[in-house]
Amino acid sequence: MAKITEVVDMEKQGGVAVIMINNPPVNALSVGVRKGMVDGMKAAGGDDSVKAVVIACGGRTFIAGADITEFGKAPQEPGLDVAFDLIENSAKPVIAAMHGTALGGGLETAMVCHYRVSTPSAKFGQPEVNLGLIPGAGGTQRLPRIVGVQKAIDLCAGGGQIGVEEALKEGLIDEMIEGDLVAGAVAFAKKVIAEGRPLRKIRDRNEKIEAAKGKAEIFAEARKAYGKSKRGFEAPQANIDAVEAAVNQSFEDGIKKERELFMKLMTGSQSAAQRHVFFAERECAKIPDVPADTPQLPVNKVGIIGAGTMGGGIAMNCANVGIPVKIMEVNQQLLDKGLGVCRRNYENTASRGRITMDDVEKRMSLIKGTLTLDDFADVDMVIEAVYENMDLKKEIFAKLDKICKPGAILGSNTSGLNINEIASATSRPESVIGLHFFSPANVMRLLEVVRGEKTAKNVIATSMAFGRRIQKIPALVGVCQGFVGNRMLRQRGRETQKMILEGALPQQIDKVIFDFGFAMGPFAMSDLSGLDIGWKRGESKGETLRDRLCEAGRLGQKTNAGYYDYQPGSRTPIPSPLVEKMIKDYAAEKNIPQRAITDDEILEKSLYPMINEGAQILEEGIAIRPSDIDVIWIYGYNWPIYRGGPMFYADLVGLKKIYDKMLEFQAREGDIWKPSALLEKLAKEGKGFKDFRR
Ligand code: 3H9
Repeated sequence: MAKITEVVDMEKQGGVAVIMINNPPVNALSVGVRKGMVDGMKAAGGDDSVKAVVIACGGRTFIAGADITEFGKAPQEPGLDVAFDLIENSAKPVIAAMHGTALGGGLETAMVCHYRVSTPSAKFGQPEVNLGLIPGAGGTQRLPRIVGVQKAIDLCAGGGQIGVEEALKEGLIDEMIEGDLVAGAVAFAKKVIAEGRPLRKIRDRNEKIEAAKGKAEIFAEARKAYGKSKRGFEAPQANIDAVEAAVNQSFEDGIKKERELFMKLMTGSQSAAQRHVFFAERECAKIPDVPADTPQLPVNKVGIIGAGTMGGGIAMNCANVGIPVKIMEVNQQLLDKGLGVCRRNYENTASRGRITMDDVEKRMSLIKGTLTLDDFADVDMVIEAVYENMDLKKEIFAKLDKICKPGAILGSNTSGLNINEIASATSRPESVIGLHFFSPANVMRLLEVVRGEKTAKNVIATSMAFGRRIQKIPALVGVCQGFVGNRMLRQRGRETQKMILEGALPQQIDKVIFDFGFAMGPFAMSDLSGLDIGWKRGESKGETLRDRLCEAGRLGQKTNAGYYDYQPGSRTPIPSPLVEKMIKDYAAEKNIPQRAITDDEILEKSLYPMINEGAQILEEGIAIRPSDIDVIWIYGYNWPIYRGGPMFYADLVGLKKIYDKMLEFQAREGDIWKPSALLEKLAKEGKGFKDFRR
């Protein structure tokens, strides 16, 4: 093999030049790859003994896209367009040989080749939309010309992938290669030469886009559907615009339109946020003092205590990936109820066609009920998911200490209690860890892994890996009340409650938060979860507004009344004149002056105290990085991804602006608004959370 650049080699196999890219981990199209393709194509073009070219990759995948780390930096020559011109206009056939995931710029590279072959397990997609972008190297123009308009819209605006079967059917690949891919691709190339097959250019093919010409309704419908399922995101709409240009404009004009849209998104804040989230998610897996090669414990059997909503959801997570679970309840009735809910959830998923009834049975057969903790003697990990009561949890952990085998991980799904105190009930605090799932546990992606003072490193490494195995995004946090997510949420709750007593209505606040991009505002959220969480009828004395709502039987959606009214069977909140009166009466009784509160103030007062608490959390070392906090809010609380998480958003607003606003509120409303030392320091230094180093 002759080296062309550090990351690209070339060798001749008979009359076929094989350009081999080796740019780990995912063969992204970094400058060295682009240069290698340019020089390789030039060399192959100038060598009379070369009759065809194969482009292939070493390692785990074909090119998985442009190098995202280069985005936002000064462009380096040669551009991808130079390589693409050489490939597409080559006088010798060029064949892409794909394995793994041919994504983004990778699929675009394949589409400028004249032919494409792949392994049986390869996957293909244009996931740029997930980074707030559109394909920027012809993907929106070439893909519809092969797979048709509707599929191209779905792949570009939806960001999904297709497998080989579909790719073969659509003509995206010409042949599937069993066995050695490069050898198969070379053989295919020889066949192309021997048969004198034409140099096919996708750009010249119009048969699959013809029928959609002038049919604005196809695109209007797609815009509507994606406007709903991806509310607030700019990129899906831009992807649809680009595919529409492919249909109605010349190839050259379509490419121009694509470039224009790509550059607009690339320099905008949504893509910056989504690219931040991409890296934040991966960074979150890295723990400075727990290296990636830390030995892990086996997790082949899991025990769950409590078959309520949380316990059942956690059991489903395990069964989904084939881990057998024993789930314990205090009596048969509760156990049957819990198992029944798991089955119903699975059956609902099956009725939507996402799994088969066979899968339902297989998964349910992995979840076994028990009425005694003694059955947990052989499990590798226990996850306790009973209600939040320290005495009860300690009692359970003391029992587990006696029953479970040495080395078993003892996890608690507490949403805020002190893990160190729970661990103190055992003789093995090194095995105790918090595993905080978010409701509904079978849906929400976040897992806060809570490290106690004495938790062993292999227990942390195993718990993080277990989280990934059950398809969660684990984030490691330290012990404090409410950990990271709920501790920050409390700050927002405090201010939104205050604002409704000062003159804002629940519906005004909820609309501001909804328009910001959350799925719902705090009051609609309270109605959904139930106002009576942690409220006791016998002890309630009407001291808070919440007390009064609960005392009036307004417990939320379940009673068709909470902060809002609900029609029976409907989840649509209707502003309630009665609640408005209750709020006004309460405020009058407490002598709280009323004023008009602007939407801007609502947003600032909802988000700034969370950001300040996030800074405090970083200062205390409870979260490792600001980007971990972003991941927690995105995957645990549905913070809109296109706003990058609270800490990223804070940098976008500017810490100085937030700091000044906090001082203004502090002067007016007291020390609850005192900025944290870290926020103050970064703001005064003109820095952002992105500059934070421990
Ligand atoms: C694009 O192509 C634009 C073009 O249309 C036009 C341009 C003009 N760049 O996910 P993993 C890193 S936009 C740089 O853990 P897996 C990643 O950060 C791009 N780095 O592995 C991680 O680093 P570390 C369109 C990248 O096996 C390591 O690789 N393409 C890139 O679970 C391993 O990643 C995409 O959006 C990249 N493009 O999954 C595909 N990709 O180890 C994005 C990954 O330091 N990538 N890294 O933490 C993926 O979806 C997954 O990485 C992939 C592998 C499925 C490929």
